[in-house]
Amino acid sequence: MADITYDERTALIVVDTQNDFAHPDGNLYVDGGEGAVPAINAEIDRGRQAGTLIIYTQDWHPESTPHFEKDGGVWPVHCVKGSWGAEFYDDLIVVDDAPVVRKGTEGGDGYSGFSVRDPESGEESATQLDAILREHGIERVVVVGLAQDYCVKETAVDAAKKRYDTTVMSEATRAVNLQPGDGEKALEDMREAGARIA
Ligand code: VGL
Ligand code: ZN
Repeated sequence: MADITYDERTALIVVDTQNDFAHPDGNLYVDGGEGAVPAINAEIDRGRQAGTLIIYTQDWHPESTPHFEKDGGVWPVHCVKGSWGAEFYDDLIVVDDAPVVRKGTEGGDGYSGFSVRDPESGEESATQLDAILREHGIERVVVVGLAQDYCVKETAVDAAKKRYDTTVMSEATRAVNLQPGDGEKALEDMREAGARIA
């Protein structure tokens, strides 16, 4: 898996590696999520040494949002802004001054780090992610984090569609698998969109 060359034209996107997904006590614990963290940290370390831009995303919800089951959506309450569950997982290396892109802030739905969807109008709007990548002249992105079948998948698919050379490190992600096989299907979807699975 050490076949990524990190450099100044590459960005490492660390998706939603937060307590609610990565910690066994988290509200939307992704089975084995904490097991992805050593591999995520290894990429962060390698990227950091090479001067790669490291960007973190955070799922960041209000207390009520149509994203939550209690409000008509599908998910248990998770990553409520300011809560323990929304914090980065303890063992995650968080690089000082690295950009953090928060999504879902205004109750927006959707999974990609690049966009949020207004739950009422369905309208999509961009997050800061693409602007940050452009500002740094990024051509290649490496995607790691949680969850493989939701935010990692959508982020990697969007990155590939936007013509970034996109690689997902499969060791550094884990799937929710609401339905058995969702993780595998996500890998296929990402490949189909043009992303490489390493
Ligand atoms: C995610 C489900 C709900 C994710 C976020 O980060 O993959 N999954 N909200
Ligand atoms: Zn969420």
